[in-house]
Amino acid sequence: MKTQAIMAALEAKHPGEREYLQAVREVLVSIEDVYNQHPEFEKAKIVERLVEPDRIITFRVPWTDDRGDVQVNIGYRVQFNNAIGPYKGGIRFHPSVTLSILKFLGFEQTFKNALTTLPMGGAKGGSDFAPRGKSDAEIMRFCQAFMLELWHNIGANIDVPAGDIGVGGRETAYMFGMYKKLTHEHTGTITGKGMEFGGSILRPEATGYGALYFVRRMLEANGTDIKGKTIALSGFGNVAWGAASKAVEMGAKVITVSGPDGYVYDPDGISGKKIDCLLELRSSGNDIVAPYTDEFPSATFYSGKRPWEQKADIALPCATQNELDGDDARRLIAAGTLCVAEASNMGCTAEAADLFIKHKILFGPGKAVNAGGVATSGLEMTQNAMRISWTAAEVDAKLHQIMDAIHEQCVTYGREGDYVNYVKGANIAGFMKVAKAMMAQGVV
Ligand code: 2IT
Repeated sequence: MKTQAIMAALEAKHPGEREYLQAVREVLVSIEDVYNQHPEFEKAKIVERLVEPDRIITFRVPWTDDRGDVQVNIGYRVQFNNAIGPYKGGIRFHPSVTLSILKFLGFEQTFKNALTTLPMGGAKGGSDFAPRGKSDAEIMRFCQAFMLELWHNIGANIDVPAGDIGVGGRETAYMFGMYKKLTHEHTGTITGKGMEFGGSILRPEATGYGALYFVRRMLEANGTDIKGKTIALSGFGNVAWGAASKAVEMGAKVITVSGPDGYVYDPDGISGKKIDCLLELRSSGNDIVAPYTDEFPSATFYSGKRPWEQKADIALPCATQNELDGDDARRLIAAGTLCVAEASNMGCTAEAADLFIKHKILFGPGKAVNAGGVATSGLEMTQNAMRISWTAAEVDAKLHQIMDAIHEQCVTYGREGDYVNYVKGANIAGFMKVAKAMMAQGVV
């Protein structure tokens, strides 16, 4: 494989798709050596086929706001690869959504889902719709309008969407309601459903919990324990909430959270009712974290700043892509940070990730660290298909098993002397599974 030549061709074909090209480059660089040991992959053009989505569905989403004005957004579903199972991946509602972002997410999802050990292909969808400040009725009308176009492209054995940024339990339920009305069937076509209508217990917590199970394994493999460690965490959404709750339960101290407005530093630690306060701030719909300091004066708010300027043992990006850059990485390395784990997808820029690896900092990439979310979606699909529901203990035991298995795969493929390159490990392990399935199925 000639990575540079493939990248040059992709850049010419998809100019300006920055995030997509970034995600592809990272994987190709990681797998190059292994790929070249398999001439049959090259002959079957596995990489050339794998970097292009199977298909992209784009549609217009017209809806009416509370004033009676008509609004128009764009909707997408990128069905990336279904070699190992039905397309599976979340839906993101955020004004920053572009095709490049959804293609990067769908590409990552393909490898992430392969790592979970469950039979799920990769997909992602979303819209440039901005949920901030919208009424509940507007959210409902938008979700219904979105599903009115999407429904005939998805299905329990075809493509199973879920939530992502801007899409939580409420939005998922509205989309499911419209899907059910249009198809006259009640199947597990969407995951992250409410517990009363087929949702899996622990799905809301799963991404954050899984991330902490993974971080604990990384530390243990390095001869240290998570107990007593300080954690700088970004975001204050679903993932940050799950991660903070589990971190506190494990005896770590969470000292920051952040929003689009800046970050909060709380030297006393963010736990208990402070975590509940984040949930209340979230449900206010304002999407700002600053009011935390009104409730808890021990904390300081830093406007327009990111939490990576605080000294912490562990850094956990839990917000969005490229939220930690090279300068942040240099600061964290200088401050003696032990471990950085992406609970968000591609939370670190390529420069930051390379710096962590070069300095032998434990660095967990998103497709391994945050895979507990989609893995629990996979467990929801299983429960729906079997028409049963497992207890919290059963789901948690399976989540533990899956995160351990992902860690194991990273170590197997990523060991470099006394250091584990988790980026390389996750990319090779995910790639090998998908590539073997594609080889077996012929040129399709
Ligand atoms: O990025 C992700 O893995 C998700 N947003 C969850 C996807 C899913 O299908 O549960």
